[in-house]
Amino acid sequence: MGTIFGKGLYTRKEITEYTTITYLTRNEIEHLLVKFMKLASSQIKADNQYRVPLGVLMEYPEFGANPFGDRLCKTFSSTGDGSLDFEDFLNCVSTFNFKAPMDTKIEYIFQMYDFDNDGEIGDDDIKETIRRLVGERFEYTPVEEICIALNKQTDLDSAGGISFTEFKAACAKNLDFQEIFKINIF
Ligand SMILES: [Ca+2]
Ligand SMILES: [Ca+2]
Repeated sequence: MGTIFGKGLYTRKEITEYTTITYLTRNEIEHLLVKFMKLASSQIKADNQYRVPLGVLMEYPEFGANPFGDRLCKTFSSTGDGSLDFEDFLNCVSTFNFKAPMDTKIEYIFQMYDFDNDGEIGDDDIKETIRRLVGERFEYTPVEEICIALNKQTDLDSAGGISFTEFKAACAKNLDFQEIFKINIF
């Protein structure tokens, strides 16, 4: 009973629950379920907690064409391997929804750019970010200079890396920063 909502995969009650734990409306959730069902093909019909593997997610332009698509998946993957179930997927889209608080966005964005997961954005993380943004032009970009400039602005304790507190402070006072780290998905 009650499975007319959520394409028969989720009950009306479950969809209502998702509206309370995300920044998404019922309509948006239903729309996203249709999208997710395309990613999960027929498997999700047998198991509504089916996890779409990272490799499959990256075949879709929303992730594959994003220079940080794989990081996005890994950051929101509740198992940490880059695979997403529908709840992970909703959490990902919800976080970048205009209604989500900036603090929440910044928290996830920080994790995305901390490629080596050591809790700090260091020179190697900045280099990787620039490499992904400029691609083949990487060699011609004065990477070292960009690292030094970025660190000078954001490394408040002069200890080298950019901590989450420093990253947050930089985002708060610099609107361009927010523009750079803006991510549009779905
Ligand atoms: Ca790091
Ligand atoms: Ca620091």
